[in-house]
Amino acid sequence: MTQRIVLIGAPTDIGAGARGASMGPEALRVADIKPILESHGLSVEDHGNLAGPTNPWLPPVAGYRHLAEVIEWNRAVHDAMLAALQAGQLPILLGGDHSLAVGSISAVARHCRAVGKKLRVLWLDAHADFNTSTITPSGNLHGMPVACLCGHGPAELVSMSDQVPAIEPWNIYQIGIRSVDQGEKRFVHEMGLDVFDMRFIDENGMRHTMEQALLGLDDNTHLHVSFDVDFLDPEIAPGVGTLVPGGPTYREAQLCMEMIADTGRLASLDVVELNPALDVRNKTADLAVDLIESLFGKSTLMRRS
Ligand code: 4U7
Ligand code: MN
Ligand code: MN
Ligand code: MN
Repeated sequence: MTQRIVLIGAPTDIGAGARGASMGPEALRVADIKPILESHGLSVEDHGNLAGPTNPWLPPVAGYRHLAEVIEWNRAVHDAMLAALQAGQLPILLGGDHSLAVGSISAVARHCRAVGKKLRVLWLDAHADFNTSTITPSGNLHGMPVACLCGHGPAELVSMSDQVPAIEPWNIYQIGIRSVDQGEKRFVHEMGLDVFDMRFIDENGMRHTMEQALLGLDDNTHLHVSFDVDFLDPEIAPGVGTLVPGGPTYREAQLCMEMIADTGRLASLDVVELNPALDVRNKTADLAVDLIESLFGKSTLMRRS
């Protein structure tokens, strides 16, 4: 069965600490995401961009910046992702900042429960995104989506799926983590999140890391990848708002994507936090598309199984 991919743009930086991720969807299109995926025999439909409130660029209120606008964008993302999943399509969310993963993964979790599938989320990121209003150093909601999905956050975001919490901590595996705030660290530990941080990857290699993260997938598992572009080392991916040194190299990132592709279970994807205003001749967008190609099965040679 050929996968029918749909591209859903969410041009906003409403949850971020820097302006510019709102241009992410267009930069990915300019990097030829659609024709490149089609060149691998995939069917790709571009559904264009969702609409939502503009960024008022105001300070946080009670620990949240732009909460009302973040909720509105996430509702739009949730509904679009759910519609695609219900139509049997494979949605790719083109962000936008990472706060949008609340809407996206709430829809994925809702769909999985409706069709009786298990859910596994791979969170590729430099950050754990597990802050709450009381521990956040910034008030930026792109630092809080995982906590919201696990039931900790503002009511409207926490209850976006059919059930609270939308996902359980054991549904999510974080990979590439290397920047976690003080209070966030304690909370990640308390909630028992599975984190393959950069130290783990250094010591065990990307191959062993991915073997662990992909362990136990079966043909009844829906695999969702939430790809924050700041997962990648800033040397190869400068076009993001929050650069953290010491991320995966080009080959480590490729291997990560290739091993996900090999499972054949990828069923939905977020590509977020790409910031064209900070990029150099669209190179981070080109790299993101190159990695997405690998995620959908491009590899150098035919593999012997
Ligand atoms: B991203 C941060 F303080 N932790 O909460 C925060 F370091 O989606 C950064 O992973 C969050 O890019 C980064 O503001 C969110 C900060
Ligand atoms: Mn993130
Ligand atoms: Mn990040
Ligand atoms: Mn970021």
